[in-house]
Amino acid sequence: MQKEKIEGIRKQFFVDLETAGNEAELFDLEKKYLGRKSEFTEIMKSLGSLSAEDKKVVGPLANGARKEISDAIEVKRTALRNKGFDFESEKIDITIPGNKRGAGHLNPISLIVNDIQDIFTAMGFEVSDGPEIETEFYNFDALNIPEHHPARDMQDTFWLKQAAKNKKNGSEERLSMRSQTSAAQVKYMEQHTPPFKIIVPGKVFRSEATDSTHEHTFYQFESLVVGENINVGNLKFVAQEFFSLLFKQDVKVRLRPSYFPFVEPGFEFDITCTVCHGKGCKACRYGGWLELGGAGMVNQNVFEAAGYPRGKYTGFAWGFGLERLAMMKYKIDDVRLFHSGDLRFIRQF
Ligand code: FA5
Repeated sequence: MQKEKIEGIRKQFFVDLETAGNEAELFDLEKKYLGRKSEFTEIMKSLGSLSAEDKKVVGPLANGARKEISDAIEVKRTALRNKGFDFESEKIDITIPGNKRGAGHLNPISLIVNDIQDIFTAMGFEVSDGPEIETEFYNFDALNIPEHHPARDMQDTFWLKQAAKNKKNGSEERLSMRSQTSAAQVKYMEQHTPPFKIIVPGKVFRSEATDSTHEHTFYQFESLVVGENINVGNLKFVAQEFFSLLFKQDVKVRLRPSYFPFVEPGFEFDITCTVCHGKGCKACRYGGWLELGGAGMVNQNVFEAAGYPRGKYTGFAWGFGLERLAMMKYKIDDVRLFHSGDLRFIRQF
């Protein structure tokens, strides 16, 4: 009796299965045939009341049919799912190389600042900075450049309309875009006691006509080393070490006498041409040397402006043009390219 019933359910199930056209209908079918209130569940429950002999026949039969129904539902479910899926158009070829995401490029000035900072911090220098808008005091007065002295015009300064109050005597003070990173010297010294060694990379501004070697906005990097026994030999050694590491070749340094009010003695600073190694070529105009910037021993008047006792310390300082360094390192022939915003230029680095 139970045997026929099971067979009847099984047959009916396969008829119903044919008509299930989507997953929701299949779910209903599953509930109807295998759910808690299904005839099957009833049969399973009634197994206990059967004789041992009937149990042996009906039990496996019911379990077999139940498994058959459950498997058929799973097969149909997979078939229904796949029916709505276009394998051809959804096929992914995982061997195709991925789309390359364009990464930004660092301006060669940033690259060279990073190199410089690495080299100097490895030599125990601190990296410092200062504001780009600076008072007349730090950019000129404190650097031993007297009022009305022509040296104030040496660097054609962008003066601002606004003024600031001098923090020492309260008088009105002119403000300018700093024309040299040397402006950071006295500011740092006011807050630090020697010995110290710093570099100050930063942007400076000059009201200049531009050409292939002159910009109105460019970068300098200042170095200031102060202690009780610093001499020109130290200046030359540190500079030579630095340039040899930066250009990855043996670089020689030459100091020529020059004048900057904030150093005494003052020098014009040259290095052997990194292209021809001093033999003479187009890059160095066949002289074998490249002019990089100014340098010298800190003038005692500058120490005095910073509040240091006169004669107690000695120190050296230099200020080099960063664009000029980058031009040599990366063989760039026009300084105006750095800030041109031309992506064709930037993408090469
Ligand atoms: C100075 O600015 C001094 N402050 C340097 C100094 C520091 C001397 C410490 C002594 C002690 P100068 O004006 O020469 O010096 O500028 C230094 C370097 O900046 C130049 O050699 C050059 O490499 C770079 N430079 C100057 N003007 C321009 C410009 N218009 N465009 C690009 N680079 C420039």
